[in-house]
Amino acid sequence: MLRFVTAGESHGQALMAWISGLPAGLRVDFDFVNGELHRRQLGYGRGGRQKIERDRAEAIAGIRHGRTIGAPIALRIENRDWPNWEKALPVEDAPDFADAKRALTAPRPGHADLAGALKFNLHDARYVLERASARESAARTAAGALAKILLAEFGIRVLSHVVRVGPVALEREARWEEIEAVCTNLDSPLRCVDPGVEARMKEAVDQALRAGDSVGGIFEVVARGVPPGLGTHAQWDEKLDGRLAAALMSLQAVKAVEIGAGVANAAAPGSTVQDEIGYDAAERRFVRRSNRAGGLEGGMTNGENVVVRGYLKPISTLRRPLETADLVTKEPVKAAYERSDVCVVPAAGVAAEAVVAFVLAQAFLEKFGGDSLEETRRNFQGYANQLKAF
Ligand code: EPS
Repeated sequence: MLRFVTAGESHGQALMAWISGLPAGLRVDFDFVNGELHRRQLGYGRGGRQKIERDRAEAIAGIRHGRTIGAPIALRIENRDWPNWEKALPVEDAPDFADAKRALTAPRPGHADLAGALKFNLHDARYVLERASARESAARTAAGALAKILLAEFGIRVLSHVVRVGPVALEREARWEEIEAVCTNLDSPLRCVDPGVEARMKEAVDQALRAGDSVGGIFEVVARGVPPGLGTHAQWDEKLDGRLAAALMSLQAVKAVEIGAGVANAAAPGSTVQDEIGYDAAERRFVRRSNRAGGLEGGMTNGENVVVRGYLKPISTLRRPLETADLVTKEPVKAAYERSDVCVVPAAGVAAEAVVAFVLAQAFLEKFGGDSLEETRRNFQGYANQLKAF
């Protein structure tokens, strides 16, 4: 069973990811893993933190001589900001540390601050925000990179691009080649496939920055090469659309998830929504002329690209803060402000690629999983043969 958990606070020593259930014999390219971590750090509208961090994953367990060995994998990503926080967040308490605490008692509307303070009975939201921070998505990106490496062995790739920043939207479908190009171009400010639209997206970020505000948006994740039949219609909690939605929704600031053209489809007649079926005799596979279903029907992949979107609310830390109530005095105050990002849509898209890749890898191993890569490959090949002979 493939699974992962993460640990680590935004300004603690490090982030950690434990990944269990990958087959043995998978070659792990750390340049690729670190490239994914780097991609997540990019994007126009990021705050000062990304100038401090150079995220790199170090394997502590489960990878030997460059390959997985079937044992749990532990990855560690150092926080280079930690020396600036050692006194504020020491592991062991000491009396002289009390003054160094960077307590946060003015909870930010929209952040985890208040709900977490109440839940954990803390009159300082620091410990809550440290873990709620989107910095945690770096650990998910590292775990997802391993899932991507597994999927790539079977011709499956997962990429993303930005389709909206605030009021500015890409009003057309993007081709796979365009998404690939914009993902490769690390100088692309917002990972939008249309430079004209991207320039206007940049303006939206600038405007928010000037106003002391923040902007949200929409990213789209596309998985290509996914075979039909991952997931199942047979049981509610095994449906792949639901599992993908949960993974995306669990990302910081994501407040809505869309599969394919799900939102527009709700307003359109059925005859213009469903994707008509054809058969490609040369390829010996069923094909669609459109993909409004986003590659998922009945909770299963149907062989088309899997297309999912995440809708991000704007970051809740505002330089021009909103009203709040102090956790200690209960008096009305302005919400806390500390160094923050103004727009994180491209970064969230990279983290979303990771969680989508992980869920697809889970479903893939449920169907084809062996204890070694060779065994998994045999199982996959048997199914591929079955599909050709169908
Ligand atoms: C975040 C606040 C900022 C972001 C951070 C998420 O961190 P800091 O307070 O250190 O400036 O930069 O995101 C990351 C550090 C990251 O790597 O994505 C928050 O409060 O959620």
